[in-house]
Amino acid sequence: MKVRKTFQTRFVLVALLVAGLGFSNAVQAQQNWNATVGAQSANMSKQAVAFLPNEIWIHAGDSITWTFASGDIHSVTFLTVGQVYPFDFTQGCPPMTPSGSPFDGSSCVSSAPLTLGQTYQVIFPAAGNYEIVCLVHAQMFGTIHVLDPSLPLPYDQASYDEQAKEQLKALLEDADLRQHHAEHQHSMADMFSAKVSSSMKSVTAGVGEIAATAGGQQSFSLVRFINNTVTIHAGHTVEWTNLDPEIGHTITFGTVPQDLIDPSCSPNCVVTTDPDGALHATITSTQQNVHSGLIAALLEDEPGVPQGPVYPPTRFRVTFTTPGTYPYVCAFHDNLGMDGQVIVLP
Ligand SMILES: [Cu+2]
Repeated sequence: MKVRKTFQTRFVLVALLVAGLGFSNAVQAQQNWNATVGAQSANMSKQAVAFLPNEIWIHAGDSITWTFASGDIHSVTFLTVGQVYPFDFTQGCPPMTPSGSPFDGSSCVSSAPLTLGQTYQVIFPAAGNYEIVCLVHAQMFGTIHVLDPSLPLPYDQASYDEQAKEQLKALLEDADLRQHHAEHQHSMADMFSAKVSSSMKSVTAGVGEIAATAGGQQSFSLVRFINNTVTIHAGHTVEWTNLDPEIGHTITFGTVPQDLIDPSCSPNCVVTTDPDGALHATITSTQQNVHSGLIAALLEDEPGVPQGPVYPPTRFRVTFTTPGTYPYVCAFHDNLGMDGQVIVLP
């Protein structure tokens, strides 16, 4: 009995020792990497819609913690192969999975839409190449290469920090060029607006550009109404166009409605469709609530996906009949300071 107990004790001790060694080995192999989601200028007008960096090599068992760095929302999402990219980003994959969830390709993992200062961690237990997507921005994606722990990794954390900085710098420099072009030449809105009427002013509702790396795509967005105060005479029309391939906006006068995607107009007014497909409202009073719904650059075609109708609406026109000052916002990006006004003279 005594002998047996001793044996048991020794066995337990050895087992604990082995487990302990195994555990400490595992801890050494499991590294956490850091990356960033989104970035912005101080006044939030310029948004980097990007995973920074957007391509990372790690070992199986490692984790990555993403820190969100913009007022605009994004998600960190890993869909399974064959899964359809969902329309409703508020539901996660669906569903949302807690930070620290493992992803090995067998079931999806997704954060909620997150914003400035929040973090989300994913653990990668199995080797494989995985695409990271943002459910809010379809043109924002990258690649995580998970290698067997016996293989060397091409970069260390300091290299990724440097790559993230360089990618961000490139995006923001492009944004600077576009902003300079738009604000100092006032040519953008005129160049891209449809002069369907001689008495029409044009406003650019957002500008953006997509860039690519080998691992995915990212973009910058200038989240502003450029030339955001326009002055017209009663009876004239203002046209808004969106020159951002990534981000949709709205033009919203008065109360922001529940449904941000579809146009609405109340009381005593309607949003109609012009022959060229542009949405058109007539505002007769500063008390009217007029909402364009989603206005975006036309969506790209995708191989294997059937041709759809021309969608979404790319232009919004408002004819103002009554003198006054008409402030408006983008219902999606009011929090980033995206607003404007139309001053209507007699
Ligand atoms: Cu907007």
